[in-house]
Amino acid sequence: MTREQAIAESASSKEAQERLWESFRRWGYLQASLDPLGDLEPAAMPELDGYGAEADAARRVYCGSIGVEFMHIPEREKRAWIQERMESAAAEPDRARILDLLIRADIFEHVLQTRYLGTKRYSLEGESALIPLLDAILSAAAEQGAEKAMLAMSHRGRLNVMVHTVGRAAADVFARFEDVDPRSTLGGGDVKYHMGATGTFRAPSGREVEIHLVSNPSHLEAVDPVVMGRTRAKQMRRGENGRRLVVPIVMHGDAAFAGQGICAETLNMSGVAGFAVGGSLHVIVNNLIGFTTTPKDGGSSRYSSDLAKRLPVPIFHVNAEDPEAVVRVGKIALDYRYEFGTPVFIDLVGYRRHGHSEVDDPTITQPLRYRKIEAHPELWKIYAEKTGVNPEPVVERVREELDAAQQEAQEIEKSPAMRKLPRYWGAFRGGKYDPSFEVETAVPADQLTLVGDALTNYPDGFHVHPKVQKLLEQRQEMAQGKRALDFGMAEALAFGSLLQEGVPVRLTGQDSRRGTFNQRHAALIDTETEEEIVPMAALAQDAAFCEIYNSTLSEAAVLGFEYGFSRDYPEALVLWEAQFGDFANGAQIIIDQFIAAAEDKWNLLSGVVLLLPHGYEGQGPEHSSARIERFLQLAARDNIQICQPSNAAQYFHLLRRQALRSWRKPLVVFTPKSMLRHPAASSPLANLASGRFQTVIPDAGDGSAERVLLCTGKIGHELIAERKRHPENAPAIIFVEQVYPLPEAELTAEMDRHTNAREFVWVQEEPGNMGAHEFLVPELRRLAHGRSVLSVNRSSSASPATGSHKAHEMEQKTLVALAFGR
Ligand SMILES: Cc1ncc(C[n+]2csc(CCOP(=O)(O)OP(=O)(O)O)c2C)c(N)n1
Repeated sequence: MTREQAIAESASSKEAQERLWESFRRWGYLQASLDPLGDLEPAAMPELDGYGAEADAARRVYCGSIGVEFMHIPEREKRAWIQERMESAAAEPDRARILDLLIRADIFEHVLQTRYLGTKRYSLEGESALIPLLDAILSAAAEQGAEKAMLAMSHRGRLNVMVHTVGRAAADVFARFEDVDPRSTLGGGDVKYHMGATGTFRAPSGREVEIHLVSNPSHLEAVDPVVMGRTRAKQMRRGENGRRLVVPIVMHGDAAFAGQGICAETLNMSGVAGFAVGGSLHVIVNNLIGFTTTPKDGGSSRYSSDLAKRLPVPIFHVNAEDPEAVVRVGKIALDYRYEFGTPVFIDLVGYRRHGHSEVDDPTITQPLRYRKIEAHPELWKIYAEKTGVNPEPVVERVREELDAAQQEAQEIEKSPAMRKLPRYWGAFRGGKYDPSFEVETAVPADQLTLVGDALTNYPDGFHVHPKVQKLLEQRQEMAQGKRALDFGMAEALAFGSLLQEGVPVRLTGQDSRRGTFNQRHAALIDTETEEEIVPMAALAQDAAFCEIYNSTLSEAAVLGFEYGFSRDYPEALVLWEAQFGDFANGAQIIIDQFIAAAEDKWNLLSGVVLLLPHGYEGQGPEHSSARIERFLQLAARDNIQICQPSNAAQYFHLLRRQALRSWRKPLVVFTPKSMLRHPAASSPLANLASGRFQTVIPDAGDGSAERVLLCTGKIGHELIAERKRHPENAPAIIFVEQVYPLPEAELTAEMDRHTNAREFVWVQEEPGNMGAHEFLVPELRRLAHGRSVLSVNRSSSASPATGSHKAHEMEQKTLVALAFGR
């Protein structure tokens, strides 16, 4: 062979080697050895076939206990980073620590099983490697300088994580099993495996990371956006370095991650300006089963994690029975998050030792797999044998500790507190409403004028769209008291004045920067450069900030995020806006499980605001109703507030009231559409400079009317217009601006003022099976002291509104006529 030939051959063999390695980097994860029980077989991959010994090294790296998907990431630098970490030797693991954690994880479950036979605990056994995995992730986070980790997870292994990761005392968990204090939760509370917990994680280096395990409902994955919102709020509290200091770690079930759409919605927000958290860690606790459903029925692709490939982020699959590979992956994943600030996925493939819960027999549906599982030794035994360490001394010590903890639990009398609320909640309260909570919400007119100036101000040379320019000029006149204020300006003045008082404001929703109805224009956009400015932001004083962002086209995840944000920024006004109120039901789980019930279940408060455009205007079944009836059904014990301000000043006071009172309750606002600019709903500046939010707007008359109409929202203005057209025998018209908590004193006073009233009539645009009718009419009857209470509404209907504009108008005419008793 000539020298040239030799060089050419070596070059081509180098090329061949490189091609071989590329194939394994790209496809190796499909043949990795991931399943401890061997049911997940290697996929047929022609690209990896036909190699001999020359592929051994690549196969060892990419088809062993770790399979990594990263070649879909377009940035070469990220791929090179992963390649480098995968292809270099693993650091020496702390074997004693791993074994200790594995023993603790399994023995904890044993003790629960023996002591509390027949009670559900959702054992972690078969996935015990989660505990050393979290240990590795948090230890690495501590080294990166993290101060706080926000953890979210569902039922599986939660109690184990509470003790071994969050650092709660085992005795406290046992006390929950003892159910020591049932009276404290009569009619409320939650099961033990949904409870939140806080604690401190100690890394081997001695560094500490504060842990928040977020309370979560049974509804799988609903907590995902909540933990992201909480994380962002905590990061913002820490300023510029926030993203390094606070890291979110989310655990998923394999069936849930593959099946629940909210996972996709949450991932889609990860790189969006208003929602980014600098990367989240995701662990799929993949036991290859969901209740009784196997992966082939649980999804349409090989890995439960496949959804994550919608993002250019790495996915590490790892065999849960190779704990050294597991901790290695944990550290790589965490470091990647800190290096590149994107989400990272770990798919921890193990099994589930028992049934879905411990009272469920899995041998009925998976007889063969469970025969295998029964014969399969526990991981700590396998690992002890592999490392040649005698586990018995540790096993004995852990048993003794848990026995003592169990003894201790029996003596506990009061349900132990599993968490400590952050200091910033100290100034706020929940519970029942009390009028003493009310505060001044008016702002002096000259101050409003100044705020208005700032809102309409932009730098020289900035090119404003002529239509927006006109609007700004009108707004300036409004702020100077020369023109009545519309809702858009009232909202801007509420936000602007709060910012000036040091109250942060955050509003997100689809197209919320402009506003669905062209009513907001929070951001000005240069017509020449598309540069954006938010004039309002300049008003922020002290630690206030102004975040007004367009959201992704999601309801569940975005509302979940804002709910989460409100949980860690109680002093901010946090608002989510639906494009039309009708779409809010896409977020029904967040509304039912968190917004309405969190105080009752977990004693956790939120002041989040939902802005829901509502009103019957002939726009069809899905652009008419924000479904007040749904919110009313959720209302009890003053858990939420449901309001429909009928004019601009009312909206102004309502928003400011929400931010300035110390009472923190979610606020559902039914906001206008056509009424946004309607003269009847506009207000003079003086009404912002004085007064408060009126829960009931009394009739303007002398109280002599024989017929008294009660209503909320737009229909009231239509009734007033009709009364102007036919002033003879005119009824009184009362606006119920706060439907819940029902303002009984104000309503009673106004109803009683009408001493001649022969009948009170509740008038609503919604069909009889919707609207406030079913909730309010019985209440009105109670307050009417024997006088007659009637109701006028559209006929009951399966959908909220007609699709025909003309039909709508006919219906509306009839409705008004009926209200007037014609
Ligand atoms: C949204 C939702 N749908 C259905 C259920 C009922 N459910 C509870 S656990 C479970 C199976 C979950 O499987 P997986 O996500 O793999 O987690 P694992 O229990 O196996 O750890 C189901 C269907 C639920 N809790 N939430």
